[in-house]
Parts: sequence; C-alpha cells; structure tokens
Amino acid sequence: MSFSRREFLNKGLLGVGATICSSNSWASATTKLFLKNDEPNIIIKLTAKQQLIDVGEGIKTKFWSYTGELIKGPKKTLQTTNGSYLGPTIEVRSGDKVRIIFKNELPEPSIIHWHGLDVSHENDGHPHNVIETDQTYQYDFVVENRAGTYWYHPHPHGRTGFQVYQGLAGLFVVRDKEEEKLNLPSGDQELNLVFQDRYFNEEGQLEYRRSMMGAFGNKLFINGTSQKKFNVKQGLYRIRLLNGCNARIFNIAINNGQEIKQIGSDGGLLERINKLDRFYFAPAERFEFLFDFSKFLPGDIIKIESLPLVEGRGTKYTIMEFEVSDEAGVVFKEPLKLSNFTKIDPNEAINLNSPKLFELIPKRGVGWTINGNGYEADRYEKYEIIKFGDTEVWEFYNPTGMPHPMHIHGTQFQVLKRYSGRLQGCLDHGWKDTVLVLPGDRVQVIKRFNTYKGTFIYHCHNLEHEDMSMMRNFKII
Ligand SMILES: [Cu+2]
Repeated sequence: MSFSRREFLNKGLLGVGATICSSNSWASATTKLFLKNDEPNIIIKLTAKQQLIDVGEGIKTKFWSYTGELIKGPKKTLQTTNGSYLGPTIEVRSGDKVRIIFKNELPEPSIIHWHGLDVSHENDGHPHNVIETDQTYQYDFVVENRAGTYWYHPHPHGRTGFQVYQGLAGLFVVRDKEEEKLNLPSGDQELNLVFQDRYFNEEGQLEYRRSMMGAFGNKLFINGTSQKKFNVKQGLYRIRLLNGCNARIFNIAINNGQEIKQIGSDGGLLERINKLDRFYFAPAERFEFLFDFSKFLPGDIIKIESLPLVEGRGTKYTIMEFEVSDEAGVVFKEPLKLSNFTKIDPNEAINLNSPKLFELIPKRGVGWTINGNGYEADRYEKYEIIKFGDTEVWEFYNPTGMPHPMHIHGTQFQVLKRYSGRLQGCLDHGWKDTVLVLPGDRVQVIKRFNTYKGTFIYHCHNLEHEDMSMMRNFKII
C-alpha cells in the first residue's frame, strides 16, 4: 500500500501535521521520521456483508450492513446500536491518524466514501477505486476536518442508491478542542439521529423501487431501527441529525412551532446559534441543534415533524417523538459564541464575476445530467479542470421541477448567494458539502481547492439521480 504512506507523508510535507499535534514526532516534516512513525493511532476493520436483522418488527429482514472491529484506539471509537442495520458510528478526533481496512463481502463491487471528510483521491472512495467481492481496500488518512457530523456510505458508479438502500451507511463524528471548550451537552444529552425511509413489503423485506424521482419508502427508520420514541431527561440536549434517505426531502419542524436553535451544519459548528422555525432537510445534509426539554412536564411528547414540502400540498407527518421523563438532566448552558467560523472573502475567488455554471437537467438517452453531461470515467470538460490553490465560485441552476441536493467532494464550501425560486428555507449557513438546489433556484457556492490534487467527483445526492448519471469528475492539477 504505497499510497498509504504517501498520504501520511503528504500531510507532513504540507506542514498540516504540525498544526495538528506539534508535540509528536509524527508532525515532523522529514521523510525519514515519517516512515518510522507512520503508525496510525486508530485502526478499524469495516466489513460490508449481508445480514439478517430484526429492526424491531419481529421479522428478520435481509440487509447489507457494515460491521466494525476496533483493532486499535479508544473503545468509544466504534459505537453500535442494538437491532440496527446501520454501520457503527465512528468517533475520532481532529488530527487522528486513521487506518480503515474495508473488506467487501457483498456479491458485487463496492467502495466507501467518507462524506464530508477532506482526504486524498485514494482515500475518497472514488468509483474508480471499487473493489471486488472478498477484496480489501486500505484507507490511511489524517482527520483534518474540524469537529462535526460526517458520515460514510458506498460509492460505486450506478449502484450507490441500491447499496445505501440495503443498509450500508454510518455516522462519522469528529471532535476537537475548540468544540470541547464550549461544554455542549454530552453523554446521555447528546443524541445522534439518522433519518431514512425504506420500502418494506408484506414479508418484511426491502423493495428497492426507483424512478426518475428517486427511491422512496413506506416506512421511516431512526438510526436503522423501527424505534420512533425516545425518552429524554429534563435538560438541554445537543441533537445531531443526518438525512440518510436516498431521495426524501423533509421540511422539518418541531410540533407547536417550537423554536429550533441550530448550532451546526454539514461541516461543524456555526459561529453563533441560528434560530429557525422550520427548514428543508435534503439527503446527505447534517443539522445540529440545541433543545431544552426542561421547559416541559414529565410525560409531554415533543415531535419532530415533516411539514408539506409546499404549503397547502399534502399533509404533515411525524418523523419521531421524544417523551420527557421526570429525571433531571445535567445542567448545560447555551454558549453565546460557538466557533471561530469565518466567511470566505468572495474576492478570494478567481471568478467572482463569472461563476462556473452547472445546469441540472435531464437529457434523453443519458438520464439526469449536469450541463447535459452524464458520468464519464475519464473525460473532463474544460471547466472541470481546476488549478490547485484556486478558490472558485460555482453556480448551480435548477430549471427542473425536481429538487437536487448537490454534493462536491473534497473541502467544505460556503453558500455565497441563493437566488430563490418559489420556496424558502434551505440550510445555507456554515460550512457545507451538500447544498439543496430547489426548483427554479440558482445557488452560488464558494470553494477552496487547496488541499489535494487529483480527481474527485461532484454529483446530485438524490442517489437515484446520481446513479442515473448526475455525477461528474473534476480534476485539481
Ligand atoms: Cu438530483
């Protein structure tokens, strides 16, 4: 695995390692020391395989799941939920040197993408790097991202939607010092919630039904189980949400119009609390908020709901519920300032006045496309070649009636401007890796291409759109 050493090496040569852990010889910028000290401090084995799981329906359902084995590192690195089809939640710290050994025991090729993490091409789970049944792939990377809620899922071209639907996904939580200083709610008062829908047939088995709209389910799963009600103590909670659905967009609200205090986005904490009463939540987006259950009486039920996507069309439904207990929680305070988030200066972009335009359109004979182009393994348009170190503005334009959550691999970006169509309420604050482009919307994002050279992908995170070719390569040279 020569690339693994190079990966660790590159980090040091770029001097990134030094800012992460200066007390360690690991951080030294000399090749010799690196080759001696490239030992990761976390080693995980993840195996993708078929499993029979009772998610709480009294029936064994066939899933494809990741199972984890911690070979080196603190015990809390891998956390599993009983009766869940999801892979373990991986919890690491910024600066950790992580080795993940992926074993594919599925009957078809696969590869894992670390969604939101800034890693090299070899570690990004590019469809180029799929492995066959019974092969292994070794990832070696330094966790460079700030604290936040990231995740992992398969990324083989044409089969991502199917494989995720079968159960292949998990959370990847990063912690760091900046976040720890805030003393945000932790322990029992920190909840990770993954929302997914699946179509269950009468035999209690999954049916993957896809259309141009995506694959939707008739049942909602929270953290990979049927459990919909969670007991909470009287206290302040930190709640992390991942929309892990293939295609479903939620219009999230808390019942009775309770205020939602957003603290984090795809790429970690915002600068300050952002107060909302509802928001669109698209596949692959993450959302963190604080919620104070001490204002309620024992027995009170608080619901996370999805309102109709368009007002007046359809009805709202309950995603999950919290039941408030009489137990007092630990007292935590809402911090006034959350992080040193800074906005990218728009003038940093080389093309502020002429953004690269990406039209999200269907094309006969291809499927869903970006600028009329479907996925091509080794061809690039001129605008898909980027100079290393540049900051660029990309504009996604959606002239269709379908929403498209656009995900760009590599560094996190920021939303610069949104020229909105009819609907308001997308999550544009903070660092993002997935941005929802609603019908009629024109969304400009600003992104730095300054960490790794190589080939990466950008695509719609409606996974059926992605598989139907709404994915392209870009190359940083
Ligand atoms: Cu799409």
